[in-house]
Amino acid sequence: MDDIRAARDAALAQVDAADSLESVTALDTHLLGKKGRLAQLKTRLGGLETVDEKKAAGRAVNEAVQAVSSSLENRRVELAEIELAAQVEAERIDLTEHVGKPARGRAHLVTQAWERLEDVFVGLGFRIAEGPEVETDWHNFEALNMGEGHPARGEFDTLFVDHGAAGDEGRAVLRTHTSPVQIRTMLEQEPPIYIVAPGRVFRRDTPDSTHMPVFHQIEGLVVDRNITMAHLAGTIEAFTKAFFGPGFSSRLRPNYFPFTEPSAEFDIRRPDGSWLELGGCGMVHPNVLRAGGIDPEQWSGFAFGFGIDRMATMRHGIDDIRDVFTDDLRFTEQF
Ligand code: FA5
Repeated sequence: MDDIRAARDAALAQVDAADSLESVTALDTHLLGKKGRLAQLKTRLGGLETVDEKKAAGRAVNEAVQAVSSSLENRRVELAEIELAAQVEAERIDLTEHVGKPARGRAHLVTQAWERLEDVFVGLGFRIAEGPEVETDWHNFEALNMGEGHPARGEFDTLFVDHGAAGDEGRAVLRTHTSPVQIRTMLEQEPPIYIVAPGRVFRRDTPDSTHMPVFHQIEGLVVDRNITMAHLAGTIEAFTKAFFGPGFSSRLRPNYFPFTEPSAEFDIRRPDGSWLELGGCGMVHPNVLRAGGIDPEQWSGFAFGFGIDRMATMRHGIDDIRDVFTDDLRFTEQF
């Protein structure tokens, strides 16, 4: 009985010490196989003297075999769990570096300016209007008091669109400014009109530090009763303070545009006293009101238009407008 107990305890100790599934399998054969100590002890049962002794010893050996067997099974389950955990850990894909601090994109400088302009003008009571980028010659020129052969047409280096239809040659253009949206709005809606129209415009300009062939403008149009130049100047001043800040102010200088009379150029005065040329404006020409289906005897209005990209470059002290469109991250990340 002592031998059986000793064999059992030794076997259980070995099972406890097993540290891999392979060693458990090896121990299984070694401890419970025919050459194992317990099997050897079984063969000695026949040498015992009494039946009771044989029975007792036989039961003890069987119990020992049972104990070792279930201990092996428990250890196998334990080790399988440990090994699985180790494998999972070893094969784990670490995603933390991807979720840690994702690089966030942001709106392009021109988009930022565009959206802020919309916010400021909506705050002043304007509505946003839109027009197509491919425009008819009539909307882009003719209705804006620039009939065929008008010398001012030469100032817009126009890109023409060929629709392929006979008689269409030169009838469609890529809009050279956002002013045709004035005409579309007047034809669509009765006065009073208070709109701004930001958008993309096109000119056959060679890119240089202040020109792009594709750029952005924002147009403003007001048509109401008894609108005067004072309303125009006041609106430009209110916009200047709201958009640039209270330290900024504005001025108008005489200029010429075929679609406004009188016409002016407007400049913004920075807090340091320097001036920034922004765009054109004036009182809507009676011919333009008529083209828009509005009676100039009843209504009057003002309009303005300026370059969004040009304004953004001047505002941020960017000395080459082409940089704005290179998509170089080192540049765009600054805004
Ligand atoms: C016009 O386009 C007029 N439609 C503006 C206007 C509207 C006047 C309503 C009166 C009433 P102009 O051609 O000057 O005007 O262009 C206006 C602004 O667009 C310029 O002051 C400048 O800021 C910008 N601009 C003109 N050409 C380019 C260009 N190639 N690249 C970038 N910005 C330009």
